[in-house]
Amino acid sequence: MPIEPPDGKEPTMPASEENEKFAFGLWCLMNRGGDPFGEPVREAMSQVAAMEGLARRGYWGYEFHDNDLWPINAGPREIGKVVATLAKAMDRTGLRCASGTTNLFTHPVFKDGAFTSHDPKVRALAIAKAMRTIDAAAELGAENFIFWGGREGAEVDIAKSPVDGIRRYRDAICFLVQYILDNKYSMTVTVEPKPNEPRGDIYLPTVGSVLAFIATMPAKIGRRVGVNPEFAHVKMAGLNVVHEYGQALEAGKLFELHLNGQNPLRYDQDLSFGSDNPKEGLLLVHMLESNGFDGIIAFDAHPYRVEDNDGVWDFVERNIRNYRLFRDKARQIDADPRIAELLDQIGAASPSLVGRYSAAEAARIKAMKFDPDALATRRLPYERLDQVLTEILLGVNFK
Ligand code: GCO
Ligand code: MN
Repeated sequence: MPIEPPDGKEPTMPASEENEKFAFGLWCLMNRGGDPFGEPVREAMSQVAAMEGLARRGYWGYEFHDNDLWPINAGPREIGKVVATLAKAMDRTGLRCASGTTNLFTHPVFKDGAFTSHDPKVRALAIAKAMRTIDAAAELGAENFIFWGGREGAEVDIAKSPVDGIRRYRDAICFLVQYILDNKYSMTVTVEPKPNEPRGDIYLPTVGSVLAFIATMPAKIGRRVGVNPEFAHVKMAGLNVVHEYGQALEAGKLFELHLNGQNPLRYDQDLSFGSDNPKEGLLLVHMLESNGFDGIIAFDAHPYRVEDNDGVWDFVERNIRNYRLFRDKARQIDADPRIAELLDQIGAASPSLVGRYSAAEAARIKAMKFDPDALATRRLPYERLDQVLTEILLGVNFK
């Protein structure tokens, strides 16, 4: 049931916009609330019910793991049947396939890694499994394919050198991207960083590591590969979400992103987007919107374990709702004359004094006269700026 505003009149939900591409992982809705300490608490939900519910709530797309849809030992006929069922549901609902991904972490065969396992047979199996999922994703029109290496890592580093691990990881991704190119599939590929869980330490823990990893691929392949940052994963590492997503965006590698919520330095909580630290959520949305991000915005969160199957829909609604609310607030920030004046005072958009490098330009800069003491006296009213932002967020009219 939609959350009604208190007086039942004023719409509190900012409207949808034409180019927005909100998606949800089917696994997020279908998960029944089991955790390492407790059994499932909710009834099973079918993929089609999840898709219909998402479409009704204004979502543009869905994401899937192969094994959210078919078991690990499914043959081509079984996979074909599921793909046909999904395609029908997509036709009926208008929901699109945002991205697909291969589950390379649940089955015991992947207990010591998939692409980075010591066992060449396990590595080959992982590649074969990924190719089958890529084919299905292409048939469903997926715009992106995600690689999240949950088991690609180690607890005992003497057992496996990260030098071998990373090399095998790159060999696998390059092989699979080449497969995508050869088959003329149009999907992009993203690697999703995470510092730990389920492995003690996972390879490629941050946005920076994925960007550096991509830079070591042959150019033709690397061009197809981007990064898929996740809010919770950044917070688990105790890092700054705005900086992490920002670096990916600046590098032209933010092809899609996962949003959720997380208290720092804890186990992977996968809370709803906006449920933890609204200021951080707002600043992230402000950064994405003001840089014209128009890729897939997918939520990879889980309902609180106390919720029943109706509560799953409250959960689904609040994620898209919070993004739109933050987008609205982000625009209020940009339209606010106090913010504009303070940013001006700070000199946030001052043009550079240093031109393109040449020997002459280097000499000119070297010869410039500076007065560091005078430059250091510039007033930077960050306290006031941050307070105005806080009060816009809280909906207070600051005088
Ligand atoms: C996690 C990850 C996964 C991935 C998913 C799609 O559980 O920490 O976020 O949910 O995003 O496997 O690649
Ligand atoms: Mn994710």
